[in-house]
Amino acid sequence: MRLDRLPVGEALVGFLAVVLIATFLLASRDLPGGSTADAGASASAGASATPAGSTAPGGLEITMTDNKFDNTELTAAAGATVTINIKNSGTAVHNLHVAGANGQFGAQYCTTNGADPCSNPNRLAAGSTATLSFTVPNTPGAKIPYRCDFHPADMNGTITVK
Ligand SMILES: [Cu+2]
Repeated sequence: MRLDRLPVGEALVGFLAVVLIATFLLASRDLPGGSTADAGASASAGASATPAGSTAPGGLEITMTDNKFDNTELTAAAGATVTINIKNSGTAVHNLHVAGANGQFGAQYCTTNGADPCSNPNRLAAGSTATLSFTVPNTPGAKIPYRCDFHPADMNGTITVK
């Protein structure tokens, strides 16, 4: 019987050694991964003004001219809080008004702390900048209209929720 001659004790020690090494390797892999995730989370939480992760792919920047948005198709992640950076490069007054979660504009002219997301300030004089921060509805696939309240027929677009 060859089984009787197997060094069971040594095999057991060897097996435990392999388990210990594997555990150590897995643990050492988890440690840097965990700290990286923490750094990423705190970085994105701290940098709410410029969320690089959501700004870059969605291109949440709008430049206005008379009477045109340079960007009429934005995308944003469901449930995310996003900031659109806006610049009025035209000579007329413009604004940015995003429809509410129901897809409707609740007022003809939005106000900064009104029901609908609105540029802050809600009137951009020539050459000025504004931001619009809002929480994207948690409805992937939805298309949320936006417009300039002063020129809604010429200046409008949609935010696609993904
Ligand atoms: Cu306008």
